[in-house]
Amino acid sequence: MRSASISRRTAETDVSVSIDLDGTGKAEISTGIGFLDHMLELFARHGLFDVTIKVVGDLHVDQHHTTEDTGIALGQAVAKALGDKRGIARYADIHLPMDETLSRVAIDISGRPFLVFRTSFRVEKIGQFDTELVREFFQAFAMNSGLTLHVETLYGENAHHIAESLFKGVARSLRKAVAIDPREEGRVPSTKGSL
Ligand SMILES: [Mn+2]
Repeated sequence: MRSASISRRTAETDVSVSIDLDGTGKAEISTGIGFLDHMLELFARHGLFDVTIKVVGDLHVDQHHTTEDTGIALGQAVAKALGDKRGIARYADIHLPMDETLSRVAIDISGRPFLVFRTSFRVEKIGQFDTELVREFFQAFAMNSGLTLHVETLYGENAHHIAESLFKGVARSLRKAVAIDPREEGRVPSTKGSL
């Protein structure tokens, strides 16, 4: 069973996350931030992950802690669900178009967390959501999942499309990277023998 649950409570947020990497895309998401819920539902659906996320955060301050801590807990859950990473494809990439926007995502499930984020937004808000938090989310997610994660928007205009192309791109490439490759015969896909 490649699934895991994480509970993480601080003075700022109370986060519960469960993920099943071999799911069907079912999502039960409640972060208190509508746009973030929309992005995480897409993540589950396009990753074919079953994801439950419940967050009670200090939204009276702003959305930063809630967004970042959701990324931390989701990253920790992915790392825990992957376990020793036996048999996985490990690398994956995708070009993800959404109308006028094209984003590229490349992933290495390396155990060496790194984020390259080459995307900018022309507006500060998508609905109530602060666009600068897209980067904060992926930074927290990459650091805590142990992914080397490169995301880049090659071109695009609309901030909603740009954000959505990144979340869908990460989901679609993560789905391919965590997939079991039968030719690996259960081995860890590294000459070092561990990831
Ligand atoms: Mn949308």
